[in-house]
Amino acid sequence: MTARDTLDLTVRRVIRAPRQKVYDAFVKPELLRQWMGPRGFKLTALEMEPSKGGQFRLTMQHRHGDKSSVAGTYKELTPPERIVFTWKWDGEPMAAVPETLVTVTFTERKGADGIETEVVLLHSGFPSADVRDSHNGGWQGGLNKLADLTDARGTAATLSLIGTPRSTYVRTLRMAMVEKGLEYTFDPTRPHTPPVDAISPYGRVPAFRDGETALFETSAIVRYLEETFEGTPLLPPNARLRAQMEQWVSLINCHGYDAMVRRYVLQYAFAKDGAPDRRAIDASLPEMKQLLTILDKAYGTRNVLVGDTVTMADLFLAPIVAYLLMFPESKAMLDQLPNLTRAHKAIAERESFKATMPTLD
Ligand SMILES: N[C@@H](CCC(=O)N[C@@H](CS)C(=O)NCC(=O)O)C(=O)O
Repeated sequence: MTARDTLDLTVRRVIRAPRQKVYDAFVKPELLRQWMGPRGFKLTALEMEPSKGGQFRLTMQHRHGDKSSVAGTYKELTPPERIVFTWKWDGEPMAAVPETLVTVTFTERKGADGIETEVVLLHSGFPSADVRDSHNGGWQGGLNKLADLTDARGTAATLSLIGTPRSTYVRTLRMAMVEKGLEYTFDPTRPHTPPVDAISPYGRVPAFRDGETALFETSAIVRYLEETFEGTPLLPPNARLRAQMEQWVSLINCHGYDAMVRRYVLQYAFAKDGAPDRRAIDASLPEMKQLLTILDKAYGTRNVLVGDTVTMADLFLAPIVAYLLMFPESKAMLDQLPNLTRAHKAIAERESFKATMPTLD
């Protein structure tokens, strides 16, 4: 196979950091160790001799066990401008991929927010489009981690959450970020606006980005955070509890939000001339009571819906209950439901709840 028969992958990233700092992250083992590999992977072994003709060998391991090793030879190191190295996978199934070549160039410039570096990573020599494309996610994830490491904003350089703070779903996701200790950039934008529509096909919030990875649907995003970041787990540790958690999330998504928020809270929030639509409110009450009673029973003597720590299910419910406490019929129902009231008081004490309180003027 000649170079003309092979395919290339180019990945670009602008990082708000000086070029030397970004370059160093490629050649200093204590720095490379912190970012090389997709999100969720760590380097469990690294040997490197970053000089022309020197070699490297590294092993990446996912938190759930998957492992891959790669080795290569440095062809060029021109600090802080350019690095060229070969790339050869070891172990099944990637060992079948022939040796490829990685060329990284670093260009510094003055951006609107200070000095920034454009990293252009050209990975060349792939035998097929499938193999090339399978490397894209890996490098994108790696460059996200590189940006987190070298940009003074940390993960807020790559993680951004778009959505109005009053949305219960947006608050759920913001609570998840706080629970996991993740810094992020918050863009308090309403549904059906260009930044949201660019990610969410229904224009709904929250919309989310991790670098080039764009996601919508709150539970999918929380799952992504769980798979890719350390920090407090928000999914229970075993299949039975995870399924139970999913059951509550699904119930809230499919029935709870509609009955409790769309057909009730929003009637008060968007009341025309200060007079809520009584028929709509009255029609939502039986279903709301049924749902709240089910949830009260599910909490029982615990303050969490599943297992013994806060999970995504509690984070889906808390912002809804916070609104229900503000309106008369739902407040009266909650006054009759001691378990749900007690569990809500407990979650309302958490930093994640306090730090995400929307302003309602
Ligand atoms: N299933 C979606 C629901 C998101 C959603 O409905 N968000 C509301 C705000 S709480 C929204 O964007 N509403 C605007 C609309 O429905 O047009 C998720 O889990 O993220």
